Amino acid sequence: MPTLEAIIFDVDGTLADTERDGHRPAFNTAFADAGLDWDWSVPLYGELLRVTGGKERIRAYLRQHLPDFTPPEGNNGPKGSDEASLDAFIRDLHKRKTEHYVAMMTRGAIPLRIGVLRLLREARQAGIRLAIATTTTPENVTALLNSTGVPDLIDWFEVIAAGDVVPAKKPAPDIFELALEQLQLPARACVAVEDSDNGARSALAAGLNALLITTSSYTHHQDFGDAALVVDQLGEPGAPTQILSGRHAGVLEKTLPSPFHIDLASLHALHAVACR
Ligand code: XBP
Ligand code: MG
Repeated sequence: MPTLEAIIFDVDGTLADTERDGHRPAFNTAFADAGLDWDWSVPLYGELLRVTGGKERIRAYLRQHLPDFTPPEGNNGPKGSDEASLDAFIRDLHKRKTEHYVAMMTRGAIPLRIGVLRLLREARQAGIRLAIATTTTPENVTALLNSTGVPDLIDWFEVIAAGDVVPAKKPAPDIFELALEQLQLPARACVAVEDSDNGARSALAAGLNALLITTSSYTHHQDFGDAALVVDQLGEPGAPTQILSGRHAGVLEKTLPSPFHIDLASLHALHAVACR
């Protein structure tokens, strides 16, 4: 049986519940800066999350909601191609959105989710390697981790695979495959932690069968396919984890103590049952 050597974490929704009150308002402020009257409400943003990646999400929004949109005159896209001018417009808008998001995180707008720091500490102490596989922009990951006040938290992660470094974003497997390649580990030596169906499809397609889902505010109703275990949160002593579903939920429910929270022992149990 392979041993557990690394944990690969998603960021948005998994390390912190950033979409509704972090990314969404950052997009809206960037729209206002650009003189656009677009307003991504909480329910609309839930629908737009079907498409991962901020630039890709803006493009999908235009296609679905404003198919006749053309970038305002004077926008700095190369002349002579509508497609190139739209690309440049989206890139600029998204750059502004990233600036707003980083500023919000730097102010400490969104905390890490319950149990995240505890589990990272436990893993580090036990010599389990840590990695990130995320669709978001690298600056956003840095800002979130730096906002926690835990010195050098970012350096706890040996690998940070983020954003546009791969050809296809989640649900494609590329970003998890890149993290595995950089860790120089096979998928069966790792546990992946995700919060969304797109993330689950990505991790599973990369061969990460030991997949734990911690559902988040936008994802609790989603279908996580063959994820090994689906829970509401990592939890803490005194804030127990609820098992919701999962391919190995039945076995794990019998194995794990009750009440329980996700600690290293539960990740070893999950890994053993999913990778046997
Ligand atoms: C996160 C995303 C990202 C963020 C926005 O998905 O899809 O696009 O919503 O970040 P996951 P950017 O948690 O599956 O990685 O605007 O920087 O893309
Ligand atoms: Mg996520």
